[in-house]
Amino acid sequence: MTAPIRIEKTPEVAEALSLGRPVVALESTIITHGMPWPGNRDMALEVEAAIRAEGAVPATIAVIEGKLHAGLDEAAITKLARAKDVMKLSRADFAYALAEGRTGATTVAATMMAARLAGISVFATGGIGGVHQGASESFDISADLDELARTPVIVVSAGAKAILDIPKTLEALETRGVPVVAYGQDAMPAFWSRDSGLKAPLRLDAPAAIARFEHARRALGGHGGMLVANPVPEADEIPAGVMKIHIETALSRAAEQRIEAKAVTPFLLGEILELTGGESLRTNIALVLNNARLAARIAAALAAERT
Ligand code: PSU
Ligand code: MN
Repeated sequence: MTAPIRIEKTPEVAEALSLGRPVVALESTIITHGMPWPGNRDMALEVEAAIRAEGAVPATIAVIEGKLHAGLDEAAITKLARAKDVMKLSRADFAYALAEGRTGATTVAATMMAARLAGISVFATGGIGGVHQGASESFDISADLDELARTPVIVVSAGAKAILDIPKTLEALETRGVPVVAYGQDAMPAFWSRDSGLKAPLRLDAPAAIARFEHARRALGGHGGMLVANPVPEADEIPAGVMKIHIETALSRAAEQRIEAKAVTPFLLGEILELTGGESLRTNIALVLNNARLAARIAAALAAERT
């Protein structure tokens, strides 16, 4: 018999989980592959602080030298943020990093897997992976979508980035039975922008309402994840029209340079950072913070109903 995986938890994460207090999982690919040093480290620490300020406990997920961690201290986050050659782990290669003693950052898919194993039901990120533009040729559809279908974790995001094909991403989520809930508005947000021009399938306006919905899903049984799409604060948004031009440039550079597979999302994010002169990074950090706060409130609402 294979023993279940051992998860290295920080004392605050272990304590919160054992007492049923609110915990929010955080991914690490956004740190290693989503933002440059040192802004990535600052973002990761600020996000943890924002979760603690809401009375919840942050649990950043990563594989470090073959060990799965739920919760990283400041030194570990700093080390990961400046490390090179960190694997980008999704469902397909999560176990490979464990077996080979490698260090890897978890994507949305792998973070959901780890959160479920650790008993954490809420996870905050920036944007999920989805159906890429040109997917009918490239077949590039993120494993995040299948993970949302199968793993019962609430993922709080700012929607999907406009580097993706958002209408097809929504179709794929609907096919997989994943509820997509816009928070506080009818429109589906588009990461850097509050409005993708599409209506979100569902809308809820309060953390307690999301907790009620989650309980109803659990009661029905056989549920997977839920995607909460939380619009970036107005003061931090970059209008969709401005982003459109940069996205087109980034996509054509990716095609010219034949960027493929796992490299696509990090490449596009890097190009957009350069094209916006760093403004996209400021917006990215603001929306992750906004998502972390909402995730902490949802985790608190779920914890309150349990007792
Ligand atoms: N969106 C972001 N920043 C990121 C990612 C998405 O704003 O860093 C990362 C997430 O970890 C997501 C992954 O799970 O990219 C999706 O990669 P792919 O498209 O290769 O599945
Ligand atoms: Mn992909």
